[in-house]
Amino acid sequence: MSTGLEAYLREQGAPQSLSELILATADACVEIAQLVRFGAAGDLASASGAENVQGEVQKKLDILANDILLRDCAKAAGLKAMASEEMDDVVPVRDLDGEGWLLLFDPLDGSSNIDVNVSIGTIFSILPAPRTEARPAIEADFLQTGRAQAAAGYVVYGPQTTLVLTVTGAPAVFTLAADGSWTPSGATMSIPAKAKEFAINASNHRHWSEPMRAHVEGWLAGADGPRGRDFNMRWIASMVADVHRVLTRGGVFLYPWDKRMGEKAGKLRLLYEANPMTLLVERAGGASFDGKNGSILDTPVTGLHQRVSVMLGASEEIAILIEAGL
Ligand code: P6P
Repeated sequence: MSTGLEAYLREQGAPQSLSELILATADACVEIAQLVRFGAAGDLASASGAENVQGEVQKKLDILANDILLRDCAKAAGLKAMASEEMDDVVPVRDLDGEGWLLLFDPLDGSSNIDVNVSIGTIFSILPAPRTEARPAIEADFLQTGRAQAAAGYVVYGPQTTLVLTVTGAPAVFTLAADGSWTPSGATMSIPAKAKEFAINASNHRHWSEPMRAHVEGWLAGADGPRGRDFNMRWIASMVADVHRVLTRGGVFLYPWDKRMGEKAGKLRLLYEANPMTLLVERAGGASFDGKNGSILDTPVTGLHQRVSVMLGASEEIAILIEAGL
């Protein structure tokens, strides 16, 4: 049941098949929200004993959330295929030759926070399926830049369960009501150009590039340092929660490349973490930087589980980071 969300999608002029997929994804997240809220009582917060393609230990909730999205979203008639952080390969759903969609998701981002009761979330991205003869989707169909996204969003499972979504315009915000419907929150997401708050895992300081170390030290020096003003710091270690804060009250979120990563461009995944979050941030007036090319939405895509250096949020701060040649 998604009442306010349906009205939003109509206002956005979304194609019926795209609206149906978004509604299916949002409704799957209602079920995941229940599991997150009450699952720990049933031991779902514990490790499953398995590892995903990233080599990360999968919690039982990771696997259950993934299965719920696979089951519920497959019902959307326009869905051609899905891809998930939790699965090595793409999952063909139906062989469409006309309009169709590809859904990518991180079913439960930040799941290492489940057992310490910290907000986690589901991130999703929707790409147009290439128009081809009716055939099963392949990985190459998914290798599109972030600019190609037809829609992107996340659900943060926190004190409130909140859906943040963009189809064409600025992010729209919905709160899960007791009756299971997504109710427009009325909030407007607009990121101020100047950052007062930064989010980064400061324990990685010694691994960063020299320019990144210098930039963060400028924040820490505050009014006594080169920036001439104080900054605040937050690090929840749950991307959905940290980026939701940036969208809600401004600032920047960084997970930059560091020496431990070697040839890998970063820690976070491009297609189903960085691209959807960046589309939301840039449509809220923010900016992004992938440490090399400019906007993360223009980062060339070479693989389904490709990683990327992530800097996103307040446009003036991102411009300084780009200028610093990070
Ligand atoms: P660290 C969660 O595992 C995640 O993928 C993001 O949600 C989060 O921003 C980051 O990793 C946290 O990483 O190194 O601080 O534990």
